[in-house]
Amino acid sequence: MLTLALQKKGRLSDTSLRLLQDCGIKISAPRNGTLRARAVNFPMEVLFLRDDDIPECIADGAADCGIVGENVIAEKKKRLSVELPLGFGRCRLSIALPREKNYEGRASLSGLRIATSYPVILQDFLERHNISAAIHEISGSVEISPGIGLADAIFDIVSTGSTLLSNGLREVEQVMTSQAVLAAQLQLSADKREKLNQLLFRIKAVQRAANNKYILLNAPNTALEDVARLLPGMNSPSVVPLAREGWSSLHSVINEDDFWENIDKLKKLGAEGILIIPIEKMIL
Ligand code: PRT
Ligand code: ZN
Repeated sequence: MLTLALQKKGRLSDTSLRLLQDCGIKISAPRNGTLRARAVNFPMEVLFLRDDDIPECIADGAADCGIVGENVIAEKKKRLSVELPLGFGRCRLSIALPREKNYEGRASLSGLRIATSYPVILQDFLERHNISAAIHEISGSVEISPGIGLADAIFDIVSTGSTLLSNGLREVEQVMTSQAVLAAQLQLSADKREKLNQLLFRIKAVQRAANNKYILLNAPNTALEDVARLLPGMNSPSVVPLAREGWSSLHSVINEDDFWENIDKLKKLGAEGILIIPIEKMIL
């Protein structure tokens, strides 16, 4: 049985549970006081924790793996194996100053008091760049500290930037980027490693499906070769002749990243009746 640690309540909770659900694994959302839940359809138990406790819990063996932000892993300085980036919970950790304060590069940080909930990552950054500044550790509402005279600058998570903006702050140094990852203990037993690999296999199929769409289109036979070159699909596209003389229907897979660009090219090649259909799972 695999033990997976998830954030109990917070920004990563719902997306983590939804990801597992998309993998065909059902877990009842934690009710007040619930710490553990048994998964349905997969040999797995879930531990619901504060995100800050997840790295240690994995490192000391209370959980085998977990979903947590890279920022938390870096801050807790635990040696874990990062198995797979999950593409959600994206943010950056940045230093910000009051808008009106002058900034001429990292030297301007010397002598400042910087408030943060991430002292380890900040300390590391300051040491790497030979900056001597005072770290003021606080646990929440870091963004208000310059306004109330508690600090000269902050080091905090930024996502849209609107929190900085509404507190009169300006991002001056991006120290790291982060996203949620599936992290595991460095030494797993063969049995647990096999279960974890099964879980990773399912997550990758879901991720691939989310990044691709099924595409059906009609094209004149004369354009088929060029159309097929744009849509290599998982292997090569399926081509079915149409009742309409000289035309075929082509079925393939198209990547989300270059979707619109390729649709334009397909239309220029004479493709018609283009249908795009979401894919639920994609196994290579
Ligand atoms: O209770 P627990 O300790 O489990 O939760 P928490 O309050 O420590 O963490 P939570 O749920 O807020 O965030 C969990 C993880 O989500 C973080 O560790 C990051 O990896 C990731 N994440 C992604 C974020 C954000 N985006 C984010 N915007 N975490 C926090 N924020 C906060 C940030 O602290 C700041 O106050 O949102 C504000 C900035 O947002 P913008 O959009 O205004 O820039
Ligand atoms: Zn936390």
